[in-house]
Amino acid sequence: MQQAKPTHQEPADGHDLQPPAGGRSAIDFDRYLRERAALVERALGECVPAPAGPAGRLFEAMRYSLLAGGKRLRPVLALAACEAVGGTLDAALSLACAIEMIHTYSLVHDDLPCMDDDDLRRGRPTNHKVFGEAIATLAGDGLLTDAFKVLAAAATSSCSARSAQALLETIAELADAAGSAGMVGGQVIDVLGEGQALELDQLEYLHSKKTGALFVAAVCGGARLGGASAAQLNSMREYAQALGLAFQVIDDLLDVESSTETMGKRTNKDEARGKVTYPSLLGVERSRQLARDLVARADTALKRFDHRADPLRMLAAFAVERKL
Ligand code: GRG
Repeated sequence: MQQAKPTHQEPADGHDLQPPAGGRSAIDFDRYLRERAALVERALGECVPAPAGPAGRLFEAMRYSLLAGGKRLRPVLALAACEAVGGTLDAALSLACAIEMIHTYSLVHDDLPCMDDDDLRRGRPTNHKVFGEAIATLAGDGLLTDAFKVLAAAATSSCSARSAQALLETIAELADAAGSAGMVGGQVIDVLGEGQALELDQLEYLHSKKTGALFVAAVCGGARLGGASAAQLNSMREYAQALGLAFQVIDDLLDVESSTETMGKRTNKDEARGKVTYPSLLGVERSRQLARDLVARADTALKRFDHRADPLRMLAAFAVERKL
C-alpha cells in the first residue's frame, strides 16, 4: 500500500515555486499554473495505490480518472490561499489533493448513465465506458472516502494543537461542502430541476451548492491551514463565492460556445437536458458581463491582502478567460 499522505517534492526542473518575497510580485501566470499543477499531479500520484492485489482493478479505475489531467484549479486555489496568508505549500498540499479527489469522484459519478450519461471526460472515454458501471461507481466512492484519509493523515505527531484544530475544522468544512448540504445537495436540486423554469436566484442557489461549495472549501481550507485570521477567512469566503459563481457562468457559456474537441467533454448538453443556464436566462453578453462583475467582486474581497494574494487575483481572472 502506498503512503496516503502526499509528500512535497520540489519540481524536477528546480524552479522555486514560492512567489517573490519582497515588493509586488510579477509572476508569469502561465508558468505559475503549470508548475503548481505539476506539483499537485505528483502528489496525487501518491494518493491512490498502484494497481495491484485483489482490488487492483479499483485502483486502476481510480487512477484512470484522477490522473487524467484537468485544470487542477481547485487544488491550485487551495495552495494559493494558503500562501496568500503566509502559509507554506506543504501546509495545504494534502487538502489540495483531497479536494481534487472529491472533484474527480463527482465527475465520475456525474458521467454515469443514471446521471448525465456522458462518454467523454478530460479528453478520454469516461470511467464507466472503460471499467463498467459497477467499478466506476466504486472508483468514485473510493476517491471520495480516501480523500478524507489523505487529509486526516496530515495530522502528524509533531502537529501543534493549533494546526490540529485547523485541520479538524477543514475536514468538517470539506465534508459539509461535498455532502448533502453542498455538492451532492446541489446535484439533487439540479437533477430535480431539469425541465423546470428556474429563476435567477434559484439558479445561483443551485450553483452555490453544486459548484461553489467546493471552491469555498478549497480557498477557506487553504487559508485556514496557512494560519488565516477570522477576518481573513471571511474575505477568502467572499472571494471564493464570487469566483465559484463566475466559474459556473463561464461553464454554462462554454457549453454553448465551445466544442467537444476543445473541451474534451460533450458540449451543448444543457439545453438538450432541459436545464436552465445563465445564457438561457440572460443571453450570452449579459452572462459574460455577470462573470466579469463577479471577478471584480472577488478582487475587491482581496483588497486587504498584499502581493502574496496576486496568484488568487490571477486565478479569478483565469476562471473567466479560460477556453476549456
Ligand atoms: C452520488 C451518484 C452520485 C453522484 C454525485 C456530486 C455529483 C454526483 C455531481 C456534482 C456535480 C458536478 C459534476 C459539479 C461540477 C461542475 C463542473 C463545473 C465541473 C467541471 O470542472 P472543471 O472545469 O473540470 O474544473 P476539470 O476537468 O478541469 O477538473
